[in-house]
Amino acid sequence: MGELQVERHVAYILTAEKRKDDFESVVMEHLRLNGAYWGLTTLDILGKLDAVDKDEVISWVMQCQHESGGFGGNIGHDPHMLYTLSAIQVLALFDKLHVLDIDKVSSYIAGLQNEDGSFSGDMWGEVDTRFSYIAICSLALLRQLDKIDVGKAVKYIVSCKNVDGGFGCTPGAESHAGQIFCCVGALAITGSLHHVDKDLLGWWLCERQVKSGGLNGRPEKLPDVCYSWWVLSSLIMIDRVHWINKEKLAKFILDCQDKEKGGISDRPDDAVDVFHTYFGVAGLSLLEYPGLKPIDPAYALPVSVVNKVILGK
Ligand code: GRG
Ligand code: ZN
Repeated sequence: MGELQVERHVAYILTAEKRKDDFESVVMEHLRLNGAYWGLTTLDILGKLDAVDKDEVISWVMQCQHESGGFGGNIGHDPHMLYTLSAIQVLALFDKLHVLDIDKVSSYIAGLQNEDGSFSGDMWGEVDTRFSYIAICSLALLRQLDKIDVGKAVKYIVSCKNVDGGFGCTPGAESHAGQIFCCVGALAITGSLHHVDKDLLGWWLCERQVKSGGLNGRPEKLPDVCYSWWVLSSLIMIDRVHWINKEKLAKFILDCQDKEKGGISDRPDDAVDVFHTYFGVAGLSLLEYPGLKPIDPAYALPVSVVNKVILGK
């Protein structure tokens, strides 16, 4: 299977950050702030965050902020909850949260909570448990959870729980590993994991491992490196990670590396991208692969960053 190609992945991310005119960058232009979070977090887990120009990144992040307090995916773009979380996460990585007007940003997020406790992603109103996670994670990092009705937020998430123990994007929607990460993560951050049937959900999650060792996101689907994050982080949060074969999963991730140019793809021999490079490296970090910084399964940031921001250590 070979080892993790640390230097090549670092070089791949650094060039992907700079390339502004190739195909991937053009396609990704509207979600650059989100891409920056994935790339920079990966560099930090690999111990190479100091390879980027911190002041340049922070100045660009702050230019993505809208007068409402929310952030857009790039300069001049409309604000959305997702990019607001990415901005907070990037600033947290650099220990620069103090440059934010905390009250303004947290009011933007709190203003997107609906009467039933759910959250909309932006002013256009789409509701999804992804946005519940994003709001709760963002406000916890800003230490502003008291700006929302946490009880109602938890109640809404619990209303999205299914008979298989999993969670969907809205009440009654099918369980999906990505939504499970969001719901379990939000419940973990708010100290509400007692609402999860850990054995039932753990069973559903460990059944996501297929013959090759990779994980899929739903029954009968193909394995994909991104589920090494969505599924594995959820299993860790509910203390059931020993229910999968960790060695086989590590081998699947390592088999998805581009060993020459760097980067990790969704499946062996597919094209690499920054997102799956993050999911692969973060997955290996959750598997305690040697030499990687540990990542927090709920906040999706290095444990050292979470300790500093949340615990002040
Ligand atoms: C900070 C980690 C972090 C997340 C921010 C955006 C977000 C919050 C969470 C997204 C959660 C989610 C729904 C992930 C799933 C993404 C995905 C691979 C969707 C594709 O689903 P399918 O079932 O695809 O159509 P496959 O290929 O698995 O069949
Ligand atoms: Zn994927």
